[in-house]
Amino acid sequence: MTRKQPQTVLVTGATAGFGHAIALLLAQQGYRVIATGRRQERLEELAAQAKGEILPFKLDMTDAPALAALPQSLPAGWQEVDVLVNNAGLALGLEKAWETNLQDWQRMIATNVTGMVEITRALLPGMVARNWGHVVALGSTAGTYPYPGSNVYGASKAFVEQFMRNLRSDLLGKQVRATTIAPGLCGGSEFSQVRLGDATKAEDVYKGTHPLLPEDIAQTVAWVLSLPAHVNINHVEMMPTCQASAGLAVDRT
Ligand code: NDP
Ligand code: 8X3
Repeated sequence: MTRKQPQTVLVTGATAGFGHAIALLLAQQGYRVIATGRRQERLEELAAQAKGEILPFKLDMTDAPALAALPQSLPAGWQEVDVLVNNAGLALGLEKAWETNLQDWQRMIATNVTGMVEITRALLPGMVARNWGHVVALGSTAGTYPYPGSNVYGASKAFVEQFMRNLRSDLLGKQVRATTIAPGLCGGSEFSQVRLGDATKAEDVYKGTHPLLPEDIAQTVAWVLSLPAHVNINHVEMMPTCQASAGLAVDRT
């Protein structure tokens, strides 16, 4: 099976953080990139800054009709999406489950789970029909290791993980790959600012650490895409060297 060149990649959440870095790197490597997110001006800036071809395409991951309209709603020449990078997502709050805001839970599920599933369902048939494609999703170490306040965020990432493993099962025998990348502590994005709603608290998350950076995630995405077509990386878990899993918690009161 030979690779179609250049490949068209749709990256969700390309206005900041990982998605921004992924779009820039893949465009530089010669992919044609459809960069999506809600902040149109950021998408335009990204396209202007890119050393390669980036199409800004405004898309809200909670807008079910807009997701269902893909890929036909893309401009002519961009509708055959070879690679979908399911990156858009968010965590909201760190409160205990009984104190959390139910709307925050609903928003995380709508974006990280429902939106991710809907866009995959919209773009997968084309990949299968062409017998060529790759779906890459951003999971998280939070999908494997529980921690206080992770409640629905971690659960949404566990969903991503198992959904992707199940996709691979469905795709057996097709030349369509499925990969989850599950990072741990990563700075240089808007993640903690969005989660905590406070710039100082967000900075404190990374104080004294040397976290992963969005460029590290982008390189990992580029790597899984670059491997020979018969190689499917199922799952990549990555942490900075300043992070490891902690022991189980014990209450000694
Ligand atoms: P950022 O907050 O920097 O970026 C999140 C992106 O998601 C933005 O581009 C934002 O775009 C987009 N997004 C959020 N909600 C929506 C929506 N409703 N519709 C469309 N786009 C949306 O976060 P990161 O780059 O750090 O995170 C990217 C992914 O990686 C997420 O899925 C996150 O859970 C995961 N992750 C992050 C880690 C970290 O420590 N940073 C570690 C492990 C995983 P816009 O607001 O313009 O719509
Ligand atoms: C982001 C990593 O540890 O903040 O998914 O949940 S963590």
